[in-house]
Parts: sequence; C-alpha cells; structure tokens
Amino acid sequence: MSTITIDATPYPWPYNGKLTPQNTALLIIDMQTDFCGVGGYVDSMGYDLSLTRAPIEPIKALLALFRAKGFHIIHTREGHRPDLSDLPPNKYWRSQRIGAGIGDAGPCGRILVRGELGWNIIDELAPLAGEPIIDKPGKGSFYATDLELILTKNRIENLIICGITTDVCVSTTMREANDRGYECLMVEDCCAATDPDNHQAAINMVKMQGGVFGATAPSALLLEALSK
Ligand code: C5J
Repeated sequence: MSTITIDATPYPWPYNGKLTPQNTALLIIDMQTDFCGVGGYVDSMGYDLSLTRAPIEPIKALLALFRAKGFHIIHTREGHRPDLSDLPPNKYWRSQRIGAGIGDAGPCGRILVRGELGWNIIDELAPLAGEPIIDKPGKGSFYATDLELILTKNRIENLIICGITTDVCVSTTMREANDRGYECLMVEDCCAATDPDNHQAAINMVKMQGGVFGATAPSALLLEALSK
C-alpha cells in the first residue's frame, strides 16, 4: 500500500505518514454482551443500551474493510477469573453498590466473569480464528495482559482504537498505549459511553496540546482513505 494518512484531528494521522497493514492494528475494546447486551453488566446498572450499541454497525463496516486489507485485528474482553482472585475488593464493592456486583448472578450468567454468556464478544463482531483476544482484568488493555508482547512481536506501531466505553476502557487503553510510544487514533463513532457528554469529553481530551494522546477521526474518513 502506498503512503496514506487519515485526515484526523488535530493532525493528519499517523504523524509520520507510515500507515500500512503490517504496522497497524485495529484494536476493538470490550464489545461484550456485558457492555452492550440485554441483561449484561451495563444493562444491570440501568444505563441506556442504545448508547453502547450505537458503534456496533460502524465497527462492523470498519472491521470488514480492515480484514479485507489484511490489517492486524485485536479484540479485548474485560472479565475476571471464576474464583474472583483477580478482582480487587473495591471494584467488587463499587459494582455491588450500583446493583451489578461483579461475580454475582445475572440474566447473562455471573457478571463480568470469564466464560459466562455476558462476557462473550457479541456475535456481530465475533473474532475470527487467528485474531488475538486479550483478556484483561482491568480497564486498560496493557495492565496484566500480553498485549504489548503481541504488538512488539508483530512490529505494530499504530493503533486504531474502537469500542466501549470511550471514557473508561478505551480512554485508559489509549493513554497506556500513548505512554508506550504507540501512535493512536480514536475512531469517534466507533466508540461510545454510558453518558454522551463523557463520550464527547473523552474525545476532546485526546486532541488537547496538539494531540496529547494522539488523534481522532470519524470512521467515514478511514473508510474513504483506506478504500482507495
Ligand atoms: C467499564 C469498559 N466501563 N469496558 N468498562 O467498566 O469501559
């Protein structure tokens, strides 16, 4: 592929103009039933599921193109071991307080527990064989996972980040990645939060200081640039 950049904000992304399927991964964060499905964690907390479901179709379109072009695709899942030995007590306490105790029984099985129905990535965005899935106990995708090892081994330098929720796992992951020197792009309509103002604020924060965490763009600009 010849050199291309995305007409992102606040700068044409990536900074060095080196965007190829070999050095770039589409990183899809936590598109699990627990975060966007009926009976999952977010639903149990009483949030509006239409917000966290909004990016499903835009991600589907991006995923199809990135697969067709041979880019790296990486998925993540937030969840805990069935014995909850990796669940900090304060995380449990806070989740129980809002009516969705992690590890407690819910309509989709035990909330945010690995192997349960709610923990699965939704069918619409199901990983294909060979696409790495990163299981993480926290909000960031680098903490207590082998994501960095996989990126290093595959010589991936650029991360195009999608998923839910913008203000929590997407944002934490982008900050972790940025500190490690990865060049990050947040895809605005391929992310969502449980609060629209928080979604917008998380996008705005990326763009401060000349792109303090990287850049952002709507998926239409990626589809346009990469379909050429
Ligand atoms: C949250 C996530 N919101 N995937 N997790 O608790 O953003």
